[in-house]
Amino acid sequence: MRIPIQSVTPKTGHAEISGWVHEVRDLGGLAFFLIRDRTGIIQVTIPKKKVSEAVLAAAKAVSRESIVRVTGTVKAMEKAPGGRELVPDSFEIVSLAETPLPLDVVEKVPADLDTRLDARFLDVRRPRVAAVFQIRSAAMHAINDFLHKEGFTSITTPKIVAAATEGGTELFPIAYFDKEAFLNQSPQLYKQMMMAAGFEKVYEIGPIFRAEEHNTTKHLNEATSIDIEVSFADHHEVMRILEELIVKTYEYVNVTCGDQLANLEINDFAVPRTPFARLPYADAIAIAQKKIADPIKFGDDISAAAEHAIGAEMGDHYFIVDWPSEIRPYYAMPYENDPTICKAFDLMHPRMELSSGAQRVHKYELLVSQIKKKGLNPESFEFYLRPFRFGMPPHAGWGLGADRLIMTMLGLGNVREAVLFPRDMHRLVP
Ligand code: AMO
Repeated sequence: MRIPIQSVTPKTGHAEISGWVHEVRDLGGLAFFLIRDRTGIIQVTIPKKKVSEAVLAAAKAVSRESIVRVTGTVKAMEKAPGGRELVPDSFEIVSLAETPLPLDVVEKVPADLDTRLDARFLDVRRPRVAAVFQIRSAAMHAINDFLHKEGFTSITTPKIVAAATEGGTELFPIAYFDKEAFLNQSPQLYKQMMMAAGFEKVYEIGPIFRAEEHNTTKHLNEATSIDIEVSFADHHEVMRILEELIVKTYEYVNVTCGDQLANLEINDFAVPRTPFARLPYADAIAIAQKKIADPIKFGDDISAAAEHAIGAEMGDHYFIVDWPSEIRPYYAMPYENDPTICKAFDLMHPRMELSSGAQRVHKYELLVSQIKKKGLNPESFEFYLRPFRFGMPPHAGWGLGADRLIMTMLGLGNVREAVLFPRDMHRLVP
């Protein structure tokens, strides 16, 4: 029976392994194969004069990254990976890899990101790349676990929808029988409707689609969003939940992903410190005004350059709070004493925005008037507005970009590195 390579020790005796041919070295009388599975690497040593013709023929025919099944005797060998080697009595090619390989798995030949993404199945065979997705999996586990412990119910909302959520410009229209439909930009309207349904605490982890034409290192056309919505809560309460979720996720990765962090050569993994600073938008603008050449004023969106300047000053994660109502969506609750600013926030990593959220408008009349103020037609939002007429509790929530969370956590240069098969303006395949 096949045993994982990591479990093969000098004491194993006779063993069967299966895996990929990682490297081949032929020294004349001796041939060395490094065989890799997801648990590790083992050296298969072939003394050519001492093995069968069948073993020799297969060893000669096999190419790198082929799958082989090897049985043999395990011996201690100090210089080999894991301090042991396997001397085969059978060596079978299970699946032969074509040559040349589109990508060098052992990374002797560097490849650019496009080449890597074109051959993602090979790219992910590299332990350093696999580590990103193992850490992503652990992080998502920690997030699910945290939210369940906080009493949240996990929900799934439609991704084929009739209306824009975050404004109409970034919509992907789709053919839906004889109707106009779109890919969902955010579960925003649905998670809010679930507050009227009495669920009180919901979350969803799912895809969001944005037809943005930015070809940047932090924008995707299909991203994964972690969304929550909480009844009888204000913006302060959901910021607390977000802060705690970030810290718990970092802690879990720190404790459970030591090998993967080592593979990524991350030796200084730091759990963010809480509480995160709450920086009023007006103060954020003042910092940017001092530090960047481009003019920026109250009421402007925070540009990438401004984001970097403010991030450098703040040093760790921080919130930007008290945004101008004008530049936030209609569903953000304005302050009662000054409606020009609202109870919205962004969670920032020093490099970029990770999350947006707000206390929401739960009063029907105010919501309708805010929708109109944004130049939108309340009639196209009737399915969303209706629940607000039948007992809608006050509520607040946020959406956190999972891809950016992993990108910033691991210091990746491009958000595409945190996504298995990213979608951008130029990439629809694989
Ligand atoms: P927002 O549009 O700011 O807010 O999105 C929330 C978070 O999702 C991530 N994100 C993206 N990541 C990669 N590529 C993209 N194109 C992209 N677009 C968004 C970001 C961002 O901070 N409905 C609100 C949330 C709420 O108020 O609950 C919303 O969607 O990390």
